[in-house]
Amino acid sequence: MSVRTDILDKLMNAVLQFDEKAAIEAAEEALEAGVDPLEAIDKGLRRGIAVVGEKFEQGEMFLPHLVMAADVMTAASKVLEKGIPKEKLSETQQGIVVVGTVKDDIHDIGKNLVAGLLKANSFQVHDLGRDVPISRFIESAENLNAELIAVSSLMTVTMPGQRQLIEDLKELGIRDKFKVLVGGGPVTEDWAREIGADGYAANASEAVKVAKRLVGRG
Ligand code: B12
Repeated sequence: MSVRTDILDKLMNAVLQFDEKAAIEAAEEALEAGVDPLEAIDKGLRRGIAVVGEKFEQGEMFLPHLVMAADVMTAASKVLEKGIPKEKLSETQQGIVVVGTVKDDIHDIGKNLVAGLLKANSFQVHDLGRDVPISRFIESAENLNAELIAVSSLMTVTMPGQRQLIEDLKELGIRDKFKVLVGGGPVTEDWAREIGADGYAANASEAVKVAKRLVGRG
């Protein structure tokens, strides 16, 4: 087994075993071994938390397990994020982005990764947090003169909030002022098209690419 796959497995297993210490150690090992931090998050930690999610769905794990797995993922992600190279701000200033997780949805690990990576790529990020009312997305985007609104949703029951945002923008006659980027576990390209979003991305690095394209600097 290669060093890389060994480390990715260690990250996955640390999440599955709710072992924060092991996850941080594996994250540090990943950085030392030169493993791409985003790959370590996606193919290591996220793979682990996906299994926890499946076991939860099948009734083999319960809410406290989700909480513990989320804590481990967050702690190890923080270590790995330090290894993400930052673009030089002055050279490539990107647009202003308002980011948040839709109302009634408290999942924010993925949203935080997207926000962090946009920041690392010189976007001016205003993170509204999680469980964000539609009106706050709109007010903030208007007040900050944002170019992009990036909305995360991790549950099928909260996905309609993304549609609502777009409908409200239309109703207010300001749909054309902002680009809307959607993402999160159950969100798909088809859903994005159906609700009339401007972009969709399946992970944080794709989100940066799409965001750059949407603000015309890709
Ligand atoms: C961790 C977790 C929790 C934690 C969240 C902690 C936190 N601070 O976020 C806690 C324990 C709080 C939690 C609670 C609940 N959870 Co939960 N949770 C999860 C779990 C296991 C992992 C989610 C996660 O963080 N993944 C890792 C990140 C990195 O991945 P990601 O979020 O998908 O993000 C990536 C991409 O999607 C994308 N992305 C994300 N956001 C955005 C935004 C934009 C704009 C773009 C472009 C891209 C993008 O980039 C990210 C990085 O690559 C999932 C299972 C799963 N497979 O998703 C269930 C899951 C989402 N939860 C679920 C449920 C049901 C709940 C609860 C209702 C449980 C309960 N009975 O109380 C509550 C929700 C309460 C609420 N009102 O929100 C269900 C949802 C089912 C559904 N399809 O609707 C899931 C799918 C589990 C399951 N299989 O049943 N949960």
